[in-house]
Amino acid sequence: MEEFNEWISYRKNLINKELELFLEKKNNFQSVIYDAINYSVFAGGKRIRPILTLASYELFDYDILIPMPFACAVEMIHTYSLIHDDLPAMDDDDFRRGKPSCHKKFGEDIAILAGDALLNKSFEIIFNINNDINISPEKIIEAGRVLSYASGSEGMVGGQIVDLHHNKNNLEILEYMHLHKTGALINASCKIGGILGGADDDELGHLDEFSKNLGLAFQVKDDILDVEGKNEEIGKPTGSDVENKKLTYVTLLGVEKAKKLEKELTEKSISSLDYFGGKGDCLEKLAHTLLHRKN
Ligand code: GRG
Repeated sequence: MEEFNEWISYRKNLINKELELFLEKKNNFQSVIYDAINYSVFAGGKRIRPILTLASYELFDYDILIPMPFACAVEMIHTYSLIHDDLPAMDDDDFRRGKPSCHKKFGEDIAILAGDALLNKSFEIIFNINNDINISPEKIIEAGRVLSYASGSEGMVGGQIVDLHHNKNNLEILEYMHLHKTGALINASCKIGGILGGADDDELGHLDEFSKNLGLAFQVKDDILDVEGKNEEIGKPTGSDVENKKLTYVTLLGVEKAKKLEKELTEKSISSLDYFGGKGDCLEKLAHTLLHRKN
């Protein structure tokens, strides 16, 4: 386990260093946008999605600097979604990652623009991938297509709309919402790693299955943490789902059934890795780490 924690830390540190380079502050008239972006990106996220991109790539090749720009792009889109999700017009959350949310610190106008800027930056760094990195333009385009689709109206944004504007009163719509809102980006994180690594259709199919179930398990865990987690570990007040009468896996099924579901989904996701033999070990350990996470 200690060894795997080091495996994670190594990748997390590399991702953070690359993010710092991509998001370097500029001393110009709009410098506040860099302050806001850096504030939110470096507020202590777990970097699950970019680590999934690297780990999925590592099923096929060892050089994790190759998928790194995409891994950072995924984290930028994730952070943008959290900044916008916290806005008063959406979830209206005052805290994120243990600190005042972006709009609380910088105001709503700057928070909206920081999210917009992160989304644009993510695609800028993909278009800037140059000859130093040995990936074919076809793979870059395909991975970029997957990322933009997953972030948009048929993916994360679509899921957010269902969250805001539908009465989610049964498992079917709850699952639809989460497969899109949280699941689409987790799914894309893995598929992008596979595409850049040269996965064939069967391999991509197994990564797709793995990450869809993992994304749902991740969300069920998030709902469980809202009732069982500790404020100081989660970085924002717990119990908000019940307080806001939000429909979650826990409010719909109860804690025990939600835990059972999370375990089943994790096991299902791991079974898709059998196809990769021993090469799937790190993804399997990541899935277990997510199952037992405390934040
Ligand atoms: C605003 C377009 C738009 C979309 C928002 C993903 C999302 C869509 C909102 C987040 C709402 C939320 C808190 C969902 C629960 C699951 C989740 C995505 C948790 C946050 O992800 P972590 O745990 O966060 O990976 P860190 O801070 O570790 O990066």
